[in-house]
Amino acid sequence: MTDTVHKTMGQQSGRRSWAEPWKIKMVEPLTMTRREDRERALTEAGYNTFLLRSDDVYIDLLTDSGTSAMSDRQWAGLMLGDEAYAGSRNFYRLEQAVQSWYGYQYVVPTHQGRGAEHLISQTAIRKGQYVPGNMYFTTTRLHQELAGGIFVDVIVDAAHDPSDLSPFKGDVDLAKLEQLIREQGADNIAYVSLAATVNMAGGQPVSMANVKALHELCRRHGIKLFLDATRLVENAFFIQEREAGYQDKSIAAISREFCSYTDGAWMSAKKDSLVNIGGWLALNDWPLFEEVRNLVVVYEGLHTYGGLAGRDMEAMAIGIEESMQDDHVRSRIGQVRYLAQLLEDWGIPMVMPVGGHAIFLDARRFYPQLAQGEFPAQTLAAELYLDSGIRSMERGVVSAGRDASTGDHHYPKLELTRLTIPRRVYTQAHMDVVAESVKAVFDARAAARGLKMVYEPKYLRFFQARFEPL
Ligand code: P70
Repeated sequence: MTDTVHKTMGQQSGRRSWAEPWKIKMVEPLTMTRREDRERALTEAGYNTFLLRSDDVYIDLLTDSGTSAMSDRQWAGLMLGDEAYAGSRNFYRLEQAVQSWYGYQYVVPTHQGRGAEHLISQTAIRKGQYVPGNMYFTTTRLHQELAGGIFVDVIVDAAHDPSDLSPFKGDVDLAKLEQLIREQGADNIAYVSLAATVNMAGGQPVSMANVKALHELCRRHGIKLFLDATRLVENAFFIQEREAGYQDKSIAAISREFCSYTDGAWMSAKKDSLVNIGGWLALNDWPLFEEVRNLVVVYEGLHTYGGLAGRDMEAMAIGIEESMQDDHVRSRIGQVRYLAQLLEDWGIPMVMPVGGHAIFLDARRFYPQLAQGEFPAQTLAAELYLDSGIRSMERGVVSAGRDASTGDHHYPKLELTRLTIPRRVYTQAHMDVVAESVKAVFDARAAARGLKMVYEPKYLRFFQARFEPL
C-alpha cells in the first residue's frame, strides 16, 4: 500500500476537506451483483440501461431526477398533506414558495417537468413558429415540435466542444438569435427557450450577463423569454463562483435575479427541489396564464393540484427552500467535482469544465474505433454496467433521435455517457468505486465493438430502444 491510501483527499491536494451539511438517519440496502448476473440482466434489457430493473443495479447514476434523498423536514411535510380536491393548503404553500424564491406571479403545479413543457408549448406556440433555445433537451424539444414549433439551436459554439474550457458554455449566441429574428421576423418566433444549466451540453451554466442581454434583445423585439428552471440553483452556484460581482451574493439572490430577466418558467422539481415527483409552470402574464390554467385541467388535474397529491406539493415547497441554501449547493456540486477530480487525474476523457449535476464521459474519445452509428455512448454505458453494476445514461446519437422532416438520425457533435449524481444519496466511498470502474473500462477500451439498434420506438427512442452487440 502506498502512502496516499492513508491520506484524506484534502491532504493529498493540500487543502482542508469539506463535508456535507447533513448526516444520515435512514439507510437503504443496495444490491451487490455478480458479473454473470449483470450479463444476463443487460441482455434481457436489450443493452439499454433504461430497461434494467433497479434491483440489478449497484450504484444508480442513471439520473438525478426524482432520485434525491428528502430531508426529515420534507418527510414530516408529507404528513401535513391536505388531500382536498380543490384549494389544498399545500398548493398555497407551494405557490408562495415559487413566488418568493423564483419571483413569478402565477403558478400551476404539474406532475413533473414535461407536464409543464406540454402546457407552455400548447399555449405559447403557433404552428410553424420557431423556438430558439440554448441546445435542445429531449422532452422540451419534442413538446415544442408536437405543438407545431420548429426548434433552432442558438447556443454558443463552445457548448458543442467537450474540451473548450469557457466558463459559461450555456450562453445563448446573441448573433445567432438576431440572425434568426432578421430572417424569420419576430412574429414568427414563439419565444426563446432558455435552460439554466444546459443538461445536454454537460450541465453548463448561463451567465447573468447573457440572460440580461438576452432579456434586452427579446424586449426590443417583443419576444417572450421563458426559462427551464430545472437546475437553476446549480447555475446560480457557477455565477457566484465565476462572474464578477456575484461572489458575495447568495444562491437565492442570484437565482431570483436570474428569473427577473425572464417572463416565466417551467420546472421539473425532481432535480433542484429535492422531491421524488412534481413540477410547475409559472408566468407573469395573466392572459397567457389564464389559458394555461384552463388547459391544466384537461391534462394534469385541477389548477390547485396539477396531478400531485397535497403531500407532494408540501414536500416540494420545503424542498425549494432547502435547495436554495448555499451550503447545500456547494456540497452537491462539491461531490460531482470530487468524482471529476479522480477521473481527471487518470486522464479519462470527459466534458470540461465539469457541470453541476453529472460527469459526461466523452465516448468519442473513449472509443475512436467506433463510428457514431455504432453507438459509442450506449456501448460505454453497457460496459460500465457490466464492469461494476453502475448504471449511467446515453446522451449521444440515440438520445438525439431523428430529424422530424428527413427521418435521418440527428448526429450530435457530443457523444456522451452521463454519470448523474443524485443529491444527498451516495457517499464519497461510492464515488471512489465509480471512478475505479470508469478507469477499468477505459483501460479495456480497445476491445469495445459497438452495438446495433434492433428496436426503435417512435418517440424519445432512447427510453425503450433495444440493441445487440456487433
Ligand atoms: C434527466 C431528466 C428532465 C428534464 C430536464 C430539463 C433540463 C426538463 C426535463 C423534463 C429526466 C429525463 C428526461 C428525458 C430523458 C432522460 C431523462 N431530465 N428539462 O435525467 O422533466 O423528467 O420531470 O418531465 O433535465 O436529465 P421531467
